[in-house]
Amino acid sequence: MIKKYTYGTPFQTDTVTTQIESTKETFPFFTIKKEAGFSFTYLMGEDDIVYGLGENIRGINKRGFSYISNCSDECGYTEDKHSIYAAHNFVLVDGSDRFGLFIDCPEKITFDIGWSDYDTFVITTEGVDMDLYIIEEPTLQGIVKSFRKLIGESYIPPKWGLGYQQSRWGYASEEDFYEVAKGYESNRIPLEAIYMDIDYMERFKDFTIDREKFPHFETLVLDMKKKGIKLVPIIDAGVKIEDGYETYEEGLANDYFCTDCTGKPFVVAVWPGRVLLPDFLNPDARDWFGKKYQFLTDLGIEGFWNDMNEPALFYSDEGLKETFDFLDTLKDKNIGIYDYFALNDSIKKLSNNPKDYEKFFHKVNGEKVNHSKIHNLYGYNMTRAAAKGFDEIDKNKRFLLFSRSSCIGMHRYGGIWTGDNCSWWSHLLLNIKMMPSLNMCGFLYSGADLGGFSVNTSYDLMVRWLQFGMFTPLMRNHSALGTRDQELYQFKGVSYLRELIEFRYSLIPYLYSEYIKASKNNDMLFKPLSFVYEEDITVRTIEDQLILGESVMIAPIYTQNATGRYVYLPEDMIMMTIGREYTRSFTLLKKGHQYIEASLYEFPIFIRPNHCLALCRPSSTTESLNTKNLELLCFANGSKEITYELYDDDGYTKDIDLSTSTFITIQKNKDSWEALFSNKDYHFFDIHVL
Ligand code: MIG
Repeated sequence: MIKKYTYGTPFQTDTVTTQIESTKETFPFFTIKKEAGFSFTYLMGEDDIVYGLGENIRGINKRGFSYISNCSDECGYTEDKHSIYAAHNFVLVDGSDRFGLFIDCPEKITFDIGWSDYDTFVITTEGVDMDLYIIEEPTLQGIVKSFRKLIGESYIPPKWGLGYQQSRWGYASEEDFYEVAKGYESNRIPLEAIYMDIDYMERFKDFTIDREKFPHFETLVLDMKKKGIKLVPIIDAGVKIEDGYETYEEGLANDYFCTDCTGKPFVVAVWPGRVLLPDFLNPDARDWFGKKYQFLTDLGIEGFWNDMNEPALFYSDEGLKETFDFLDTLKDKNIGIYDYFALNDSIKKLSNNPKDYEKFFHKVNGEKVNHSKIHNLYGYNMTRAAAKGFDEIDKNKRFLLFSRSSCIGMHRYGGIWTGDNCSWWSHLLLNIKMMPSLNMCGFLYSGADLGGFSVNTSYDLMVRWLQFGMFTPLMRNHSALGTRDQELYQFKGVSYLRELIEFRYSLIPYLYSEYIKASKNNDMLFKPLSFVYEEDITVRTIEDQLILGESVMIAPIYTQNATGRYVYLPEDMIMMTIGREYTRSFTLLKKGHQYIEASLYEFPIFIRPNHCLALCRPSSTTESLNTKNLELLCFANGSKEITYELYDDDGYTKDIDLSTSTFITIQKNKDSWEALFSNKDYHFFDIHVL
């Protein structure tokens, strides 16, 4: 049951797709105070858990900290940060009360979940115009499903988006791309895509190609395609100010850029130096920007990543002037402690300065709207613009698309990567914890920069991260300029890394099937154990094990030099330990706490009772995978029949219909097991039932 409570005149965010009438009833659970904005206060019981908030730092249970929805470029985010790239205003309270709350409001909102006072959950809004939705269902999963139904189906990538992808900030010439492709090819590591970071552009201008470094761009795209590799270019939010540059001139001529208070285009700086910000809140500007992607799709590009769309700002002209003026005052001074701090700060606060976000305006339905009123919708609408552009290029084709900044609603148009993490073990754990929270908010196509973006990675971190990353829909190795080489073939222990990638490809039938089902059924791909085993109080505090799809539990190893870990089994399961050279051992593990061994070259997958995990043979690309010939791994647990719904298709077109799923029935016939497929095109090459 969903109820909507409206305050003031909410901004049309287009986040919710199912319109419902607002109720006049008093807002439940919270006491409300109105000051400059609202504050909503809820008293939490000692054991109450608060889930949600999507892309964020800290745990699955968000209690004990304060989170601010205010999309922020936060490179190398640490656990003291209150905001990172996204604003996902959905929480789920589980205690003596059980409800979901979604706040549809693009302004800054603070969720103080027991930070100021451990027992109190206080939500403070800056604005007074918003829709709040309270969702009540008997189960946690039920709440998420109702919420997801409200906000519409999640984006579905082309199947190749589930392949392994390589990225790095610093690939700057055609040779670089050939070299990466060769590195993978000669080491026989499957590779689906190579990412083009900002260096492919001419002077960091969107929808241009640096023809000096990429004179044969078209040939490069084709050559890569022949190898089964797609190139995925980055698009940045800011448009360079440069006479003669088409995107700039068109945008200017049509008033498609954000303006200052006098109505002149508002100038900020990012990569190319001074830029203008497309007004993604203006539908005409959106249409225009979306069509621009065609410049690259015409050259054979089928996927993009949208970056810097919080929007990230290096500086504004005003801010820069203030800084220089301030520096002048220090010039001939004997700089002591406080001046020194002020000097340092004056540079630091140049970028992403809150004051700058208040200085520009959007045009919405002919009216001027201050950016701070809609800040959290910016990245969402950039990605929506791209998705709409793709629709016009080919209505029935799935393009790969994901964004750095996001807000709920954007989940219908693209995925997200979790921004600039670091090559830290703590960020591997954070990646594990973030996935279910993202899924609650509708973001299914997501993943972290595997191996870590900032700072130098290590071989063992890469190994452990891939052992988890092989389960995330977006499986992309990405790293920052100047960091240690991180392509898998750069490591001495490359042969084991190849095995991990190959295993990922074996998992694709299952991952793809579970992904599509999750999207179509408004379900989560990654669930906390507490969403599946609600009766079991032990699982309420477990945050480093997840249920992935319907059949398996995962318990990644995320500490350096660990050779095993403790795992809690909420029911009996079969543990499959995958070792070097694809050795596999199967162990029946009983419900309860267990210690499991897992050397660096081993990782476990747990199969749930009465469930089936379908694998295929690996291949060098998703396209060459034979997903019709499967190995079936099942845990029968005494029963004589197990069924699995397998969804599969060509992976490119948008007409996805779950009624075309293949049902696999695994049956015991005397002493042997056999499998029946509802679709004759599918069969098995091996079957293991325990
Ligand atoms: O702040 O384009 O998150 O993935 O490599 C740096 C360069 C700008 C930030 C993205 C990162 C990308 C980088 N960009």
